[in-house]
Amino acid sequence: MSRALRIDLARDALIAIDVQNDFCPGGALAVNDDDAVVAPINAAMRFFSCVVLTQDWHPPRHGSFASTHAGRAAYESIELGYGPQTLWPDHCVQGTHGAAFQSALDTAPAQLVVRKGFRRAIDSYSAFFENDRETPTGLSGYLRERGVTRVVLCGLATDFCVAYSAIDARREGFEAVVLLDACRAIDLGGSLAAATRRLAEAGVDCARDIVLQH
Ligand code: VGL
Ligand code: ZN
Repeated sequence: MSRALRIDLARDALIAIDVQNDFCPGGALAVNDDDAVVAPINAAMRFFSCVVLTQDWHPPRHGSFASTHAGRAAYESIELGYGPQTLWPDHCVQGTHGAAFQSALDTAPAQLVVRKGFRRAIDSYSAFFENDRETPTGLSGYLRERGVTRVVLCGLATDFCVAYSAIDARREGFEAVVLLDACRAIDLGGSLAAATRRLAEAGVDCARDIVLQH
C-alpha cells in the first residue's frame, strides 16, 4: 500500500543527495541502476518550494581516496584523525565530468547547491556535518532561515550520504523522511542493514512508496 506524504510548502524542503555521474552507471563508484533515481527525484522536486542539491566535491588526492594512501586498496577501512574511514576509488574530483550532476537531473528547481568533502583531510558523507562530526557545511542555518522544519531526502547513496544526512538532520532538530524509491545503496559489508537500523533509532521516517501530495 502506498502512503501519502502531504507536503507543506511553508516548512518542507527536498534535499537530493549526490546525483552525480561518478555514482551512476559508467562512473567511478557506480552501483546498481543508480540513474533510476533521476526520474523520481525530478518528479518530487515539483512538490517543494525549497529544493537543495548536494554535490560530493573532492580535491585531487583527497584523504578518502585509496590512491592517496600507499599500499591501500579501495573499500578497505583506515583510521584517520577523526576515526574510521572507508577508502574509495577516486571519485567526484572538483570540476571533472564525474563530479557533474547526472545530465538528466533537472537542476533548475534547486535554489541551493551544497558542496561537501572539499577539505583534503576530512571526508563528508552528510550534507550537514563532515565526517569529523563537528565541521558544519552551513546547511542547517540556510534551512532555518528559510523556515524549514522538515526535510525529505533522496539520492545516492542510501547507506552513506543519504543516511548520514538524515541522521544529522534529526540531530539538528529537523523532522526527516527518506524517500527510498528515489534512493539507491552501495551496500558494502552490510552497510545498508546497519544504516536502516541507525535511521530508525534516530527517528527518521523511511518509506518505499510514498506518494507526494499538496
Ligand atoms: C558517497 C562514498 C563516498 C555518497 C560519497 O554520496 O554516498 N559515498 N563519497
Ligand atoms: Zn566522496
